[in-house]
Amino acid sequence: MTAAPSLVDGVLARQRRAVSRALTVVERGGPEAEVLLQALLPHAGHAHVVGVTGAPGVGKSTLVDGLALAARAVGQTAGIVAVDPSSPFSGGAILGDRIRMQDATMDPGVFMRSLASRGQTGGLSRATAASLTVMDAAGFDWVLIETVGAGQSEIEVMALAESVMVVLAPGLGDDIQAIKAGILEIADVFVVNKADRPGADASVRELRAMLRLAAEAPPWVPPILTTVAAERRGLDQVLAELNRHRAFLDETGRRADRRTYQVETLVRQAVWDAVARRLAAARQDPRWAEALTAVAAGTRDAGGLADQVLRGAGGVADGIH
Ligand SMILES: Nc1nc2c(ncn2[C@@H]2O[C@H](COP(=O)(O)OP(=O)(O)OP(=O)(O)O)[C@@H](O)[C@H]2O)c(=O)[nH]1
Ligand SMILES: [Mg+2]
Repeated sequence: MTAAPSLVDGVLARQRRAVSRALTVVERGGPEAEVLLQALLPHAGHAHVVGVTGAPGVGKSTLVDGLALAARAVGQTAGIVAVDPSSPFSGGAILGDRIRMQDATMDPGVFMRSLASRGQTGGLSRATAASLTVMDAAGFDWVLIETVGAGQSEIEVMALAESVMVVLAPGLGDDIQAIKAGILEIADVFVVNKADRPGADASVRELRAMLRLAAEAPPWVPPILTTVAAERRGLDQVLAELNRHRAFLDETGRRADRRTYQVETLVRQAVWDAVARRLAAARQDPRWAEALTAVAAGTRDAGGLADQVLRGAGGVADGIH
């Protein structure tokens, strides 16, 4: 099977409908997704993939929108993947509204996609890796991934990004303590948003103290920036620090490592998908129950049956190999 050439060409030409359709295909997974990704992968690897995470309501969506617009202002393009937004696109205070308002005449340099975590059983990071591959192949200069919270799946999703930005806001109680250690460890850039609110300086001081306590002089010291995303203040500095981080990744060879990890995520999931398909096919075999009975009775070896399922061909009847 080969991917529909028109779909691949459409993505490469960054046609909105093709990108949208390709995202639907790869999110669904399965053989069609695999061939499409295979066709797109050689064209990916140029985008700067940025993960944006932080507690609910700190202003991640507003910030991501603002960064996309700041990128547009310097002639760059941005694709946005919002992973399981608690409030679907409500957040996008700037861009979200704009997109809703000007659907038809939308800026082709920005593309936004929401990725629900439900239905992505064990595959949220695959779906994210696949989505960012499509956007990367489509030639967006930036791919911004927004996730809420600090659970294991968010940490996995963030591992797909080249630069991880952790967003905080003053006045959210023990915000800093509330950030799980795992997220702090993967942060490349800290942003204290809502700097128009009291307490922003204290948050910066607290963060700085915490970073000082952490590891001995790491090769990259995460900068702490302040923004007022709602007024689009401080966003150029954020882009500048992200660019500086990318240069650091390039210089130290770490960018290649991150890309290998992205690709590994896709391959790993393709393996699980293939296994799941073969198991499903075996269970459809009329002799499946019989085969299980034989295993239970000890006349057949469970591992042998499993091997037969994995090989995929020949059904599950004993003696067929
Ligand atoms: N005062 C102030 N409010 C802001 C700022 N940035 C965002 N907000 C507001 O904070 C609220 C939450 O913003 P969002 O961008 O939706 O935050 P979020 O982190 O994406 O929220 P979730 O996706 O629901 O976790 C909105 O009402 C924004 O308008 C800011 O810099 N200052
Ligand atoms: Mg949001």
